[in-house]
Amino acid sequence: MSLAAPHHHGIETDVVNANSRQGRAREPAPRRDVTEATITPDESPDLVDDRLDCLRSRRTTVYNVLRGIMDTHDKIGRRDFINKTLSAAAAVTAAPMVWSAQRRAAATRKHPNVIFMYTDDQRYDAVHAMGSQPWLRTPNMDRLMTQGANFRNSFVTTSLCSPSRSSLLTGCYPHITGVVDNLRTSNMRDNIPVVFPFLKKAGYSTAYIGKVHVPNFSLADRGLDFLATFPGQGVYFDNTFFVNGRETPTKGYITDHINRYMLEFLEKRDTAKPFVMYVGHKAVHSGFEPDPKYKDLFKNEWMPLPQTWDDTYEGRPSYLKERRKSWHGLDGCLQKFNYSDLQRRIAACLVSVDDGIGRLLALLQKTGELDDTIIIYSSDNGFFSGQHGLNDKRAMYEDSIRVPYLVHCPKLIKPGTVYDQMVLNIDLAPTLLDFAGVEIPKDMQGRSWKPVVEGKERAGREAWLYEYNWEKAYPWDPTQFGVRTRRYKYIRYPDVGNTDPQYPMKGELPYDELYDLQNDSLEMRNLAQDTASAGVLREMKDLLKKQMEETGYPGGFR
Ligand SMILES: [Ca+2]
Repeated sequence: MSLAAPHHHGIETDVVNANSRQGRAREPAPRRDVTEATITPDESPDLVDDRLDCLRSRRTTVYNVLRGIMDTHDKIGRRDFINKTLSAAAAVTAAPMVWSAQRRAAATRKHPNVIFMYTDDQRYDAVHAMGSQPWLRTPNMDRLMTQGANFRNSFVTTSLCSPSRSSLLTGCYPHITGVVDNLRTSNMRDNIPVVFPFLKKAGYSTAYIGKVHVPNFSLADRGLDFLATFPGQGVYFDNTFFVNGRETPTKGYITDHINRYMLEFLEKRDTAKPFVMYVGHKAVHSGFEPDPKYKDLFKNEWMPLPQTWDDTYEGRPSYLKERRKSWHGLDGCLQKFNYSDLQRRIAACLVSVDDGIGRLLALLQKTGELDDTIIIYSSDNGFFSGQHGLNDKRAMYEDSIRVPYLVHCPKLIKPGTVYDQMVLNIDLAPTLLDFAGVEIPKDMQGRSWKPVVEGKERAGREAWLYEYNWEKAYPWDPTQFGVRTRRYKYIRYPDVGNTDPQYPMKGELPYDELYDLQNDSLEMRNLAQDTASAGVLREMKDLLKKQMEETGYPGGFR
């Protein structure tokens, strides 16, 4: 049997339709045992931070938010305040002239502006216009999609925050960047090509705003003209930013501040140059704390349970049953609060992100730059929201590895375009360099999708490597690597010789999973033991070995 999918478009449509069918069933979901409407803390220092953040936020009211904004203004100082007021007044008076100058500059500019905005842990289908979660209110994400393009086969090569983020900055696989997990012992290697210095050298004005979350890694002195960030996870309320290295406490909701810094950069930048701006949101990471003003927005919504909620894992690796009982599974975590309540929190967090996109689009429209600014919207990894009885990400199943990927640029892309080519998180950095006219360094492992949107590349990549490394803080998912083609997915759980008592699937390793995504888009039938699929299994195993060799995976196939 050939590995090439004769009609690969159909596979992806199946995934979307399966979820859409669920989405249309709007009757109340069966209620689970609800003992408390809270999330229990995790052992991870990051999540304990989030927990503290949650407790603090419950006491936060709209009054506090307003008070916080006033306090911030107080701190600016009187002279600063007068200067800012005067320059704001001057800007208003001079605005039409400045904007027309920007329009002229944009029209004559050779290379486009680029904004890459990404959330944390947003599911690939968590955009209203995708249709599977009709309760979502994301009019501006919808606008990016319906007036731009939807790369509906977009994936991460590791479904975990820090490794994926290291790839988004460098175009390299985690086993090359060195950021193989979220732990503070996981360090970015020194010689890895971070994208910003290349863009700065090419004449771009460069900015990074918001969450980075790559352990022991700083973006200072990495070719950025403007950097407003914070260490680690940050907190949803009263977050302390570091603005160009200067400690800057804020009051109120983090997403609002990220949105504010984003607009500030655009207003103050050198308009003679094109710009590139990364915007990393803390939302919608666990804690799932919305702005109080949106807290009750979805209180009357009841969300249907996912189709694979009661997966029994027949013919599947044994770690899944254990994971289901853990903090990253429904029986260990989600049953502690109402399923719909979790979805309401996620939906409300997304509203604040969407507000920022709305303001961004309005500003670019006003300056005349909307048509030739490429806006890319994505997430650092996917998310199980009850699918397969799981919570969180990490595993190589579709819910975990797929991310949203919307691209808006009227000059380049027709409204409502849908791309089926598989794109990866490692493709971002080379794509940005390609648009900037910079030669892509050989050590960047992703490939530019510029030829895709220019209509020069129809097929896209045939296959790609996935990797996940066991993390002691969350011991339920074993180390795994795999390969995904348009039609098939092969997952390998190797024997890595880990003797830790908490390492899963002891005595069973190595273990294989094989899925035919064309006929089983929900990944419920493992074909690895199916004699009729032996040929495909062999081909996929060879493909994985080849991918590991080509990408320099240490130790290779096991
Ligand atoms: Ca994440």
